[in-house]
Amino acid sequence: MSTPEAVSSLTLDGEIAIVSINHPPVNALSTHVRAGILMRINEAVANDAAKAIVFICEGRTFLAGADITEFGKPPREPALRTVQDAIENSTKPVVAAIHGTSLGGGFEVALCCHYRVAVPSAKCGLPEVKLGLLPGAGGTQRLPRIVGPEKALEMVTSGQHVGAKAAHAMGLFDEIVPEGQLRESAIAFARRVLAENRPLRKVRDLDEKVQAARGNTALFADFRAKNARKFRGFEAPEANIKCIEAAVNMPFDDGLKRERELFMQLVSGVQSAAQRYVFFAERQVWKIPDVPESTPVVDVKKVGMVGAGTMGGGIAMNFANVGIPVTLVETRQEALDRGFQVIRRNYENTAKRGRITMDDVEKRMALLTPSLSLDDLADCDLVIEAVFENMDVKKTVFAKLDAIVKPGAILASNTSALNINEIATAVSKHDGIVGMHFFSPANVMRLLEVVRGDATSKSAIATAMAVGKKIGKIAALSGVCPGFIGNRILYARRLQADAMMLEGAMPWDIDDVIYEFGLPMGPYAMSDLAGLDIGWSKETTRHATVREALCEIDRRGQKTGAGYYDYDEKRNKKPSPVTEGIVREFMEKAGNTAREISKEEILERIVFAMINEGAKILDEGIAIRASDIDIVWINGYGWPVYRGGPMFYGDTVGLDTVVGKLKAYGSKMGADFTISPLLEKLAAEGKRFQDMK
Ligand code: 3H9
Repeated sequence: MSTPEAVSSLTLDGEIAIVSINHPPVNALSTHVRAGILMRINEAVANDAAKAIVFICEGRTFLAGADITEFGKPPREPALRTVQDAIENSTKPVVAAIHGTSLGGGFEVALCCHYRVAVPSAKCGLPEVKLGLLPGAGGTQRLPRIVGPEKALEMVTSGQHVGAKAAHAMGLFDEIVPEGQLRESAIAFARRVLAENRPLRKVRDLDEKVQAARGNTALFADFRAKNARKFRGFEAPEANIKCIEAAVNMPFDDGLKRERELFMQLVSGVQSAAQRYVFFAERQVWKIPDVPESTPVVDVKKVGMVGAGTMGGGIAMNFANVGIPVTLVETRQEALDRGFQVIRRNYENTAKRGRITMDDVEKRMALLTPSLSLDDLADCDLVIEAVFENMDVKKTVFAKLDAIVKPGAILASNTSALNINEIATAVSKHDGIVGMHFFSPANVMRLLEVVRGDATSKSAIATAMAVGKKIGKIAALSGVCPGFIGNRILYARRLQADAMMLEGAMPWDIDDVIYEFGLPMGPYAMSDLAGLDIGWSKETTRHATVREALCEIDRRGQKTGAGYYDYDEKRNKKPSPVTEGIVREFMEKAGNTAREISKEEILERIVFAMINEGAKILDEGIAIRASDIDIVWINGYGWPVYRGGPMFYGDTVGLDTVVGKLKAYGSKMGADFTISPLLEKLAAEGKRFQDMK
């Protein structure tokens, strides 16, 4: 058990007192850390031998912020502000010595020090907005006093970390000191402050930059307008903007009060609870109970990619981005050339946007080798198949690979729905087969579903997860079932949407509800984007569904200028009378009379059906934990992070309400619809998914 004494220390180097904090893993400002800092600063101030104070942290980072696990619990003394006041009002200069990441409350402590020095690899930032919060320890009032309101607005609403060089240029760091020499450099800096008799500089007293913007309402109106799309649905960005406005227009102490007020509103709200839950869920998702961290992994130095189409090319880019060479195999030269052209164009577009240099483009292209022969994959450590979604085609590819790849290589399928266990029957070493389901566009989307077959070895799973981390994805483990976690829930959503379409809701009515809920688009706009003809063919079409009927008249989605919606040349969509006619035709065929379906019903039937499917997935052991399902839907399908994912949303609505509503909708949910026994059990016990251990 940590104590203020154990997490802090005070030593003297001549006339310089060194207050040090050591509270792994990230020196979060938990109650003992706050008490430790307060105690040591007071001791240093009281010590006549000390003339200046260096404030430094041990381990991998400076203070990484408030302890997020303490939010939502009764506050404990001392308050962070008491600690900050002790530093800012110290009669001896305090120099913050920064390495790693100085974030949130941690950076707000640094802003109360009179001077800040940092090593070149250090970063600072106020990422509270990502937790649905705002910097609640004076950050919104001090930051604009150093960097000006424009930059402050960017920093607090994006939550981005700022590198040492940029922080120095903005005046956030006073000096950059050599890497690895932070302690001695900070002591030397403190000595200089004493020798030059520099003042006890307090950021709160700086007024020039905020005064310059006082009364400038356009500055804030423009910023809001420019970012309206990005901030849609989120409460925290607006609260952050209001705080910067307060910094500009109010005296410092009044600004602090405003900040406190708005912080308290956010921290007790559902959005921040959701975003804090997601913060921990994103870290939890990597942990697989029976695959410990010590599990041996294959060192993936070379990757083979079977298929250079949209998916294969996108997947290959992920590896080239981190310096891993990839051999891409296609059956025809033409397809190979086209695949490489698309990859080059994607990279060049990224370079045009200034995110990489043209030199990077060439370096990445040089890591990609085209081939027309699977034999060229003999020396790969990992081979990923991304060919046509057809079991026989996939089995043929894997049978060939089985005879080619070196012993111990991992074979992965990018299938989005097919049974990994059946694919594994095509190879002799079943345990090396794993699913790696990327989401389109694979070079952009963050989600990777790692699919565990019955025979998949722990090492293959650990390797797929490690590879996912290396290429910057967030990987969630799924068991085998049709559609795995993500698409299985997508299917449950679609069943309800299609049913309501035949009861009287037009595709755009349904899409509007889903968009207003916070997703980037509804199911029908999504179909139009992906193409309605996935899995459809002219030869076998039977005019059996609205989708088939649309494909039959060449309304196959955005690419043909029409699908569920009509599109103009700029791909702006509008409701289509043709689609409406077809929907009415099918409604009649089903013997239904159109009825008015409320927005509430649309939302509940869709979202509660998703929660129900998620509960089944959990009950069957397909997902390890409810929060993994949420990670899948946030990162793969655009579920709004401020609603925490479908399972978290179910918890906030109350699982008893979800079950009650599903029962009330009864037969409307569909003949095959059943309520998950797990969902019913939790609801009956008054529990949440989060209470499951
Ligand atoms: C704030 O400061 C509010 C104030 O303005 C107002 C106060 C009044 N608390 O990410 P990692 C855990 S809000 C508790 O894997 P990395 C994390 O869960 C806060 N725990 O390491 C993980 O645990 P486990 C503003 C925390 O090296 C372990 O530490 N600050 C906290 O990849 C390692 O984390 C932020 O938002 C925390 N604050 O990245 C910064 N931070 O091992 C949040 C981490 O059990 N933190 N943990 O899974 C980060 O962004 C990253 O953790 C950091 C290190 C960049 C620091």
